Amino acid sequence: MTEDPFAHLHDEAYDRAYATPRATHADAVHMGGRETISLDGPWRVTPDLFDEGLRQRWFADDDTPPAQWAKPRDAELWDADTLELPCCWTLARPEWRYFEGAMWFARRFDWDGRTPRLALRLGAAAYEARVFLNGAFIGSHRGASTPAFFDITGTVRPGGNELLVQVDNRRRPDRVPMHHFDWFNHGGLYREVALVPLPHDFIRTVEASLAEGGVRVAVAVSGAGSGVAHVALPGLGQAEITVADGRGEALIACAPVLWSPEAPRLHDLAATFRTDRVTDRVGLRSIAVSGEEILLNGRPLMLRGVCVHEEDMQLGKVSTEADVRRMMGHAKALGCNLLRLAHYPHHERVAELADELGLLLWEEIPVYWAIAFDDPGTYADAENQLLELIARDRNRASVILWGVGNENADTDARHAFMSRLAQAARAADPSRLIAAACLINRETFCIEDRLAEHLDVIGLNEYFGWYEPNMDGLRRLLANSRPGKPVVISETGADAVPGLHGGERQLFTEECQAAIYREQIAIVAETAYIGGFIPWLLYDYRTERRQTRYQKGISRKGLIAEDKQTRKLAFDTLARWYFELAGQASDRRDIGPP
Ligand code: GCB
Repeated sequence: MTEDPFAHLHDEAYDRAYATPRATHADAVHMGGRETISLDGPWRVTPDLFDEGLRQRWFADDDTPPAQWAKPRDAELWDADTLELPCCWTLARPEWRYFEGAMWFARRFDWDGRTPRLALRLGAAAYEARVFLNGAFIGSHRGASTPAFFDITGTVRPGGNELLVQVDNRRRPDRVPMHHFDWFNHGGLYREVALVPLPHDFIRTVEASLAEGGVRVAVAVSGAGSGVAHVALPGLGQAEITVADGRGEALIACAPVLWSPEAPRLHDLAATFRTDRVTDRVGLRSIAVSGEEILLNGRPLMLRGVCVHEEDMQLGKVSTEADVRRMMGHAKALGCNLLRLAHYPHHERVAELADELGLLLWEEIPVYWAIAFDDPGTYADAENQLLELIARDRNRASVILWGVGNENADTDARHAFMSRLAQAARAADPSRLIAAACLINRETFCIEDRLAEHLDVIGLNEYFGWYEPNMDGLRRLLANSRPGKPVVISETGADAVPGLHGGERQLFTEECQAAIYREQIAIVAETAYIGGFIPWLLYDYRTERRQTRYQKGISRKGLIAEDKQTRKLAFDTLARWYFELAGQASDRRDIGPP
């Protein structure tokens, strides 16, 4: 029997073979102090709207020159045009701006066999990635904003290797987020790609957190390894940790200088296990809730925040150190002590710099609007994104809140999904607070959400003055509600076109935006149970849902324009209040170190 050369045209189960193994949080490797081999720079790229690459198995093609082909082909992955990674293809070429499909990235690398194991780390692939090495399928990964680790030890060969990554950014109802969201759907390998040489036995995670009597240190190693790990915090002490079944922990008795936004003190950490050695820089602090107050290092804390998207007119979702530093400079100029990194995990450098520069963070996963709450696959994806984020950032003192959802309608399926997610966050990391942007009961006009019992902090997204023009609504809502937990205004705001001036009730003017901020502040400042104000948002940003003459694809709710320079009037309105609050630091709003 001869093989049917057209069979692939009729095979709609073509992608089944490329789902598993799937990289998850369990594959994460602690990165601090490790040598890595960068695979950034030029990669060959081929767009593939119809998934021909999987249907026709492009990844199995060799690189015979076209003049010697025995059969025609539909792609030349190894001779395609190049893009410099990290990159969003959506900004690389005008004709790819709205491309939603698969893109094949191809790159060769040499391996000198210097270590017994080798992992591949994709900093972020939006949304699903499938990795092929030397013609063999290695594994897939889901989630646009968390790192993926693949063990390629068994497939990599000494000398030259051919690596292909197929990245699929289609919006789909079962993804997290699903197909409807209020930001731009970039596609790309938009964070660093690297090889991570590893010894045979290696440290997967090392944690340090403030505990009764000192610092709790914990390690997890590859496999079910056992033996002794050593963790040192120079100046504070060290511990020998007995590792059994891959894990172990110990207490280093000490009284560390605590981390706070005003005095962001970091301590060096080094951990060893057999021949493996990793490092980190960790801040030590406590975060807790007491009644309706949030306590940092035991003292009441008012969150003076602002939301921010990971988006740039030139770079899209690619983060540079300069861009992150500028963003933090603006947050400090506004008088902020917190950033809400909306609505998905941002680059890990953001939390590292927040640790260094003294900013608190609310980090979250994109359980946004109408997720497929009754789909177990969607839950697994959401939980994995959450656990990958926790694995990546759990040593960052700046991160005080894990956000598990944003504005999700109150159904039983949503309740089951999100309470399970909140419990998963708490089980993985009992040292931080759990939050979500919750609901308003429109009948009783109260802040009321069944999910709140699983949260430490209730987020309230409200747009009184804007989508709900009557500001009295906010007064009524806050007066009616008895939350019994801290509530933070996790979003509020209004659009303003930079440079458009007019009356305070003329929508889209800077005056209107500033007036709405003024009224919001006056009301919120009088409400004792409000533990924070985190308006929407620092910069104008790209989103296709907004198409009036004022927007043309850009949300204008920024306090600063999309050029990341031009401040609107409301910037000063908010800054005045935040600096006043910080000035009251000696009484109930104290946020200083103990
Ligand atoms: C919201 C969403 C945020 C939107 C914002 C807006 O409530 O959480 O992602 O972009 O409103 O601009 O309406």
